[in-house]
Formats: sequence, C-alpha cells, structure tokens
Amino acid sequence: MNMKLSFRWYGESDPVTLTNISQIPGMRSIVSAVYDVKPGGVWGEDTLLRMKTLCEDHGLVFDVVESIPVHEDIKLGRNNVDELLEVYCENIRRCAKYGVKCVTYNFMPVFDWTRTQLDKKAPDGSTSLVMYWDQMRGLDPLKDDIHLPGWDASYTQSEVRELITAYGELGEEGLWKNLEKFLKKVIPVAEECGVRMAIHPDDPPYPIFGLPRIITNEENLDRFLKIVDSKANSLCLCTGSLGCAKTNDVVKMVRKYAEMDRIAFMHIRNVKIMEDGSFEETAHLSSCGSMDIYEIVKALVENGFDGYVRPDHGRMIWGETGKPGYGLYDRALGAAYINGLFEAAEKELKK
Ligand SMILES: [Mn+2]
Repeated sequence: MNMKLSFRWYGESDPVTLTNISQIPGMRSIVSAVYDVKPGGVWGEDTLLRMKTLCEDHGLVFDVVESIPVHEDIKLGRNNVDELLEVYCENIRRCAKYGVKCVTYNFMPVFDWTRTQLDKKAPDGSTSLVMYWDQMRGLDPLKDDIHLPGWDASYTQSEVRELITAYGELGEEGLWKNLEKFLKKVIPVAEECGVRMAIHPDDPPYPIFGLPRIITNEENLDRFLKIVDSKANSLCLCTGSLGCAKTNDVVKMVRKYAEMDRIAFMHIRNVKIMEDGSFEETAHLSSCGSMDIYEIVKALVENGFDGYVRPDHGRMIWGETGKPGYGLYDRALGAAYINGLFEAAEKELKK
C-alpha cells in the first residue's frame, strides 16, 4: 500500500503501549508530540531522540508530529509574535532533525475541539464523544462559568473570557491575517527541512460562542492553500471534523485535494449528524455514521495518495478506560477497517 498507516500515541504515560500499537497489522508510523513543554517553548532534543529510539525499538517510525501547538499570541497577533514564530520554526527544525516528515497543527482560537460529553453511552454499552446543541444553547461564556470537557484547564474562567473577547474583536479577517503571517514565516522553514505542515480543520467547523473559525469548508481551504502555494503547506484532512457540518461534501473535498497533492495527513473517522446539527462520534464503519468511508478511501487511492493515514477517535469498548477517543481497541478496529478498504480500493483500481 502507498499510504502510511499511523497511530496517535501520547508518550510513555499513555496506557496504550508501543507494543500494543506495533501488533496492529500494517502499522507503520507513530504520531506524537513533546508533551512536557508549554506552547511557546522549545522542544527538548533529548525527548525527541528518546521518542525516535523507543519507536525504532518497536519496529515503528516516529515521523509525524501532532501537534506543535500554535501559541494564542500568534493567533491573536500580539506583540511578541515574532519571537514566538522563531521558536515555532526552531521546533520544526528539531523535529526534522529526528526524522519527522509531517507536522500537524490547528489555528483554532482557544479550544482544540468542542464536545458536550465524552462518555455518552450507546445502546450497545460503548461510549463516545458527542456534541449536543441542547446542552450548548443558552451557555454564555462571558457570563456563565462554563466547564465543557476538553476546555483547557490551564485557563481560569476570567482568562477564557479575556481570550473570547479578544478573538471576537479580531474576527475572521483578523485571524486570516495572522494565519498568513504564520504561514509566510513557517512554510519556507518547513520546505527547507523537508517537512510538510498539515493544518487540522476546525472542530466543529462553525463558530461557537462567537469565536471566529476559518478552516471550515471548501472555499476556505482553497483560500488557505493559495496563501502559500507549496506542498509544505498542506492539509490534515479530518473527515470527522469537516464531516460534522452537513454542508461539507467530504468525499468531494478529499478527491479534490488529493488530486492537487495537498493532503499530507488523513484523519479517518465517522460521525453521525443529527437532525438539529448535533453529532455523535461512532465506529469507523460507513454504516455506523454519516460518512461514506469507502468513497473517501477510493478518492485517495485513485489519486495516488501516499501520505499518512490514522484512525481518528474511537469509542471506548470492551471495558477499556483511558483518554476519551484514544483507547486501543476501537482505534485498532478502525485501523483494520482502513487497511481493508485500501486493499479493496487498490485491487479495484488495478482491474
Ligand atoms: Mn482529527
């Protein structure tokens, strides 16, 4: 297979071990990051070297980073931005030095993702992450104390309010401007060291609490890719993030950007969109959600996709506990399913 199958690993404290991961058929790459340095700090070379060595000891390659977080002051364009961009570039160089070929990041204000519950029980007893509008409506982060799961616990409520107000004033065009500055500085460095930067779409891809969102749909992805027209400026196309907006035709987007060779990394997972736009994360199988995963894989194969693929969030099944969305079992089932779809699509194409 041309695609490189990968798995996210949260480092040595992750209850999912490298041995577990290496036993998944077809597994090649580890997707990880340096977790003991805050955004804006320089990553330790000793940590990167240790990750590289540990992965190699298990027959795996540490060549995808998810993610190097973008400091809020870069996204907000505050006055220390030049210094922070220098640090960001240095981290790309250091990752490249230890074999990293792809770096994922996002440009979402404040929160990496929004869900209302992380352990919603399905009739079969499995649990998954969900976002229900009836649990979101009526919440006002500028007035209420909000404790949605995944909201960075390192912020106090007043810091969150300050950030939300600042982003509200910045607006979408302001955020685009700051993203442009980021790309023009970072992409040439990535090009130089053979790294493809892969932006993760906003999750979900529409505004929440008035926070601007820009990596959301085809029109905006086109705009993003044109800012720096380089393979080093590519997408991490997350089917579950783009796919929870009914208006996004994910198969069409995958086909288009794979044909342009601007997808460096695929996050494959399924979501079930409800009547009111709420969504539930489901098993990877097409019939379990709203995505046609086979059509997505076919679009990749038919365009010669040779980038990284990973099963994204899984449910918690078989009594497993751990980081919501990042257990071993359901993601391993997802990987097996993805392998099957690629094998089928590749054989189909050769006929
Ligand atoms: Mn994703």
